[in-house]
Amino acid sequence: MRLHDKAKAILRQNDQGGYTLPTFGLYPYQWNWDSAFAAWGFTTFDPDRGWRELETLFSGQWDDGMLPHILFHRIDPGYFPGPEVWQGRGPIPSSGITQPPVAASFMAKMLVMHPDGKTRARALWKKLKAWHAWFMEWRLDQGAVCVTHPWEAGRDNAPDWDSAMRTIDVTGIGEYTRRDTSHVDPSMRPTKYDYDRYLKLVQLGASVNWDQRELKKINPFRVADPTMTFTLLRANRDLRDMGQSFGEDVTQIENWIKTLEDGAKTLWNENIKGYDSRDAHTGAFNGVLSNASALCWYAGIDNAEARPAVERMMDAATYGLASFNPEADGFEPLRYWRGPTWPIMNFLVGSGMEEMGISDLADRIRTDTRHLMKLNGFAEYYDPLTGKPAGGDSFTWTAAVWLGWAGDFPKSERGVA
Ligand code: 9WN
Repeated sequence: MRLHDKAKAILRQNDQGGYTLPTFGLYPYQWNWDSAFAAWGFTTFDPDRGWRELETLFSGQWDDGMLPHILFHRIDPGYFPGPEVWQGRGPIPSSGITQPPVAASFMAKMLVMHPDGKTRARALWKKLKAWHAWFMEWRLDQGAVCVTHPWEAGRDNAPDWDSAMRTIDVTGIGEYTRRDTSHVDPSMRPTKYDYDRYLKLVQLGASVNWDQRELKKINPFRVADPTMTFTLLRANRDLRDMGQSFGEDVTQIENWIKTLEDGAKTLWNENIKGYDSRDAHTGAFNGVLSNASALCWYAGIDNAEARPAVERMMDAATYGLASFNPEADGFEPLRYWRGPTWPIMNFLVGSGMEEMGISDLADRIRTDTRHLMKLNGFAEYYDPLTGKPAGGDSFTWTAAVWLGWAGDFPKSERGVA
C-alpha cells in the first residue's frame, strides 16, 4: 500500500464515528490537540469528517469556555486516570485541564482547503473565541500563558517542569495502577515520580471543582510556557483573520495579540539565547532549550537571535528537531518529551519557519520528518539520533502530518494554506 493510503487508513481505523483516537490501546479517548490535527488530516480527503471532528471536540466545552484535554466519550479501563479521578464538570465526562490551542489555526487551514465549510466554521469561531478568552482571563503571567499541569502543555515530562514538580507534596495520593506502561515500554514513558505528581495535581484540581480562582491559590505548579504562549498567539492571529472575513468585531482579539506579543518577550532567556519556560511562582527561568523554543516563527515572531540555538539543536540530531536539546545533560533520546523528535512539533515549527522565510531550516525539518515516516511508519515519536520509532504506533496525528505537510507531493496539494 502507498504510504499516502496507509496514512488515510490510519485515520479511518482510529475513527470512532465523530472523533478519532490518537492510537488504539494507549489512548482510548478524544484528545484536544490530537483532534485538531486529525480534523486537518481528514480534510485533505474527507472534509465533512474533518469538520465533524472539531464539532465533536467542542461538544465537550465547559460553560466557562475551557476546552478539556480529554473527552471520555466511552469508558475504557485501559487508561488511567479516568473520569472518576478527574471529576470534570463539563457537558460530557472530561479531564479538568486543557491543551495547546491549535484548533483555530487548523480551522483556518481547513477553511482554505474547503471553503464550503464556512457556515460550520462560523459556528465554531464563537466557541474558539470563548476558549481563547478563558486563557486570557485565567492563565496569564506577564502576558505569557501558564500551564497548571504538565499534561496541559502536551509535553508531559519535558525538563521544563522539573523544578516546579519538586515543590509538589505527594503525601496521601493513595494507591493507583498505571495503564500506559502495560501498552508501551516503560523506559519510553514518564517515571513513577512524575506520575505521582501528575496525579496529585489532578486531585488538587478536583478538590476545588476546577475553579480557576481557587486553583490559582493552591496549585504549586504554574509555569509560563512557550508551547501555550506561541500557539495561542498564532491561534489568535488566525481567529482574528477568520473573524474579519466573517464580519465580526475583532478589537478584543487584537488586544489579546498585543498582550501575548509582549508576553512572548518575557520568555526570552538571554542566558541560553532562546525562548524558555518560567516558573510563575518564583519568576525563575528553567534554562531549557526545547522544540517549543522554536515555535516563535509559528507565532509570527521573526527573531533572528533565536535561530542559532535552534540550528545547533538540529545539527546535534540526525532527524528533525529533538524535543530537548541533545547537548544538554539529561537528554534521553527515547523518553517521551526528554529527547525524541515528534512529527507534530516538527510540523508546527517547520511550517512556521516556512511562512517566515527561513526556508533552509524548514526544508530540513520537513525532509527529515518525511524520512522518518518512510523508514519507520507512523509512530508516536522517534529517536532523533537513530530514527527508531517509539511509543504508540499507527498514530493519528503523525499520519495527519504526512497527509497535510510531510508527504511526497507538491506544496499545492498540501494542507498548508
Ligand atoms: C496525557 C495523546 C496525548 C498527547 C500528548 C502526549 C500524551 C497523555 C499521556 O498523549 O499525553 O495527556 O497519557 O501520556 O504527551 O501531547 O496529546 O496523543
